[in-house]
Amino acid sequence: MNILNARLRGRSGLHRIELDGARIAAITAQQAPAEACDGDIDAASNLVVPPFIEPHIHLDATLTAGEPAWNMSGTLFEGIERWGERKALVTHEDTKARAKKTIDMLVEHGIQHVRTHVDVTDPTLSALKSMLEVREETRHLIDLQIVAFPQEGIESFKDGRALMAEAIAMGADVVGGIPHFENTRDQGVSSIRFLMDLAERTGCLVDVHCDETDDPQSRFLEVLAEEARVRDMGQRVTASHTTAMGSYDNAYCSKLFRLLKISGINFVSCPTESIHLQGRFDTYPKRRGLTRVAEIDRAGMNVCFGQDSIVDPWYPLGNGNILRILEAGLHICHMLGYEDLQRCLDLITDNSARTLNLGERYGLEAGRPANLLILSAPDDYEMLRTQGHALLSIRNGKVLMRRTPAQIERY
Ligand code: 17E
Ligand code: FE2
Repeated sequence: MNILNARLRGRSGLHRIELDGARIAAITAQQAPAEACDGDIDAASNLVVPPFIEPHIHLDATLTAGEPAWNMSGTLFEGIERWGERKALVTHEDTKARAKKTIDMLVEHGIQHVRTHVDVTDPTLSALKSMLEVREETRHLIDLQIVAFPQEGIESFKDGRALMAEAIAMGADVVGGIPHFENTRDQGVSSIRFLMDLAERTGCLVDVHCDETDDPQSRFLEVLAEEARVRDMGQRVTASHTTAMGSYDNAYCSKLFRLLKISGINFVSCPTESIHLQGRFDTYPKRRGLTRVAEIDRAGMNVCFGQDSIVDPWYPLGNGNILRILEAGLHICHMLGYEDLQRCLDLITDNSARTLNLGERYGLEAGRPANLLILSAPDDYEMLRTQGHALLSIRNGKVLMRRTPAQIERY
């Protein structure tokens, strides 16, 4: 199969992408627009990109908002409380059905790589068992990374350390954490040492919910970055949320950035989630409650955007469309400048691939998997401005999803 008349990011002109089964065979520049023959797909001068990535979501909690009660305050902490009530009701099939329904939504928006946090503060590890099955049963749709996520703490939850170790032994891919939720500062610090030891010992990646609060005293990011630096694990480590960084004073943050840079860790921001959950203890002026996305990017560090929630105790909206998150995030983070607009899709493609350590499993290059999207616009800026969509999603050389744009009739 060939894809003709494709525009590619960072290259001028039109291109032909030759697929050989599940691999990309070759990418060649076209001298002129080409006619599609039998079996070819015409990209019609639209952008072709590797699949969108969802680097941070909680698939075990999606589609549970209001069950049994709604989050009335809109705070992270009430969300955790409401989830605790819903968690008591989960069954194996309930978790699997909701996760699969959500994965379908992600697939419909061109996502083929997903990192999900799964709550392991449950003595039965029920959600984890469900998600390990979902990971296998949805391989034809997505590549799924499972984070062992201690929602109620590692040190503050009964047998928290043992549950984390067991989750990794059962097959979770990534070690998680939540230091700002631990009962004391000391526990937050020791939880990070524990989870970094666990990851180093097992060869797992790390993704920590870190400083998801407006409290400027929440400073676990420096601990995580230093642990990553001394162990030389930075590329394998991600700090999610880091919203307290939006409240740090500049003097501290400028010192912090030096450490973050040499540590080489990755960052995920979930802008719709954070604009909703943070700032809740302010009147006016009211903080945005996001990490310093533009500044992290400008400093040459790796940052990407995630959805975090779809209709759960923390956030009542969401439909799987990561482009909606990109648009919101660029607004909230003051990233609608010319340079940002030219390369904004980095935040949901290449940067996310680096966070997930996808390496040569991702990207439009000969020899790599034949996973790609045809978009509805010719470049990043137009995709954003027109609120474009992924029109076609190809995985392992086969069409996975085709979207027909809305037809408008004018009289
Ligand atoms: N759990 C948490 O600690 N933070 C979040 N943003 C979500 C779940 C969605
Ligand atoms: Fe999260």
